[in-house]
Amino acid sequence: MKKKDYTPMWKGLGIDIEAHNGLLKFLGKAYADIYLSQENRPKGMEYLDFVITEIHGLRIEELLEAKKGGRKVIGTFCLYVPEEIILAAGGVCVGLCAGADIGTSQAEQVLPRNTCALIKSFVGYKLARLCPYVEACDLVIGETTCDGKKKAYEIFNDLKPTFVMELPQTKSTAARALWRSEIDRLTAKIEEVTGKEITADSLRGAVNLVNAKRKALHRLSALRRAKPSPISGRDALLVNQIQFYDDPVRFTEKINSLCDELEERVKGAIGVTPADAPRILVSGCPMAAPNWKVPFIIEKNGAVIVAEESCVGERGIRNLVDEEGSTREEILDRIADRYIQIDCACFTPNAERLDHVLEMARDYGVDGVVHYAIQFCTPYAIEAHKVAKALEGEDIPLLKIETDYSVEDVAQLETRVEAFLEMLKDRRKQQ
Ligand code: BJ8
Repeated sequence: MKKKDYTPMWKGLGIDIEAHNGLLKFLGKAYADIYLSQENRPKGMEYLDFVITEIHGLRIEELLEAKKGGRKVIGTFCLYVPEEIILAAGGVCVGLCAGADIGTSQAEQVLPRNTCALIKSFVGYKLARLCPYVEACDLVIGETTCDGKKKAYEIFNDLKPTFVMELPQTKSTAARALWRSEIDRLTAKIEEVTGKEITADSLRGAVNLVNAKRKALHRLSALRRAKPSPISGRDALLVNQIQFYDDPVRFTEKINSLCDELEERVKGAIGVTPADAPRILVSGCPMAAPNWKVPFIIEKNGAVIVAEESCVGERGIRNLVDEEGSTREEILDRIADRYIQIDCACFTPNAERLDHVLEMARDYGVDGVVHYAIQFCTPYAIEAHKVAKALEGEDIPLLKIETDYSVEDVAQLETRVEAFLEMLKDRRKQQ
């Protein structure tokens, strides 16, 4: 079937067509090398392949249709922004965190070079006019997490209207009260932008919908505990990345069907690697699409990633919103409670994250942990020390990686990963 030409739509959004064509070509090649080259993939991944091929096409068309129908498109960069509040006002929520070395030279004209790649990427995408999602947004929501992000939002606001939520950095009673008031401020802003009142009923519907999405992702995580794992870490990461873009109802349905298939695989002990492949937990910074570099290196060398302690992974889906609230205030209370439990390294102290890393290492039966920090990400790079100490206490091997989105260090990373995996295999033999 001939692929639809979306050029007029992209032009309408102000996209730089020539540079964008180059980007799509590059992504298509990377996807083929990293994803389509895998053997014995679950059939259900075909849907995800389709989403990726249409990520700047059909999904953008859907967003523009929604806008024509009077809905607003709201972009977010962080897990702390409650999707439920956007959905309750009939909005469409899209994740804008970016994972490619794109527009870096433009970004470095307004940001210091030693800014983390994730921040440079989202600013770069906007300055280079390469992201139809940002262009389709009516409003972007930022948050005061790390210093880099909160200062970058001041610049981003000049390019796109950006509303910044104040996120406390501790979990004290006073911090919880501040956070609860920020939830109210966001609710009022979303009502203003969408022109829709957020009611107890609309909130309840949104809570159920997002909880259903998270439950489907919980199913996927649980299936990865099997030995051998029925799905590769790359594919599971892709599922977690696409949850931020896709229509939540359709996505939930597709992921549940994928899980049905994976259940059969688990029953038949069908895996994507031999049963004795080293099992890896990746912990640290989020890997926004199309940041697939480190997982590819790990799995290409014979290991399988069985879990991610990451925002694009278990940190992002761990908790559900309590569905018991009946009034609007009660439901907003429960939303505030759910979101402030997230254990981002921007919080201090952040002991919960250490507990979660250890719990996941045990639950998923991992042989080792790869700690992934994006270069210049101070919160995660510093917290890596505590993670290392906690793992050492349990005799779980750790490899610390700090990298950006470029391909310059691939050979060096491969050497380190290979040596780490060899060490894990030797340990197994000795056990
Ligand atoms: S909840 S991890 S999505 S803030 S990598 S920009 S922290 S310097 S992405 Fe994050 Fe929300 Fe936390 Fe998750 Fe800063 Fe670090 Fe860059 Fe980061």
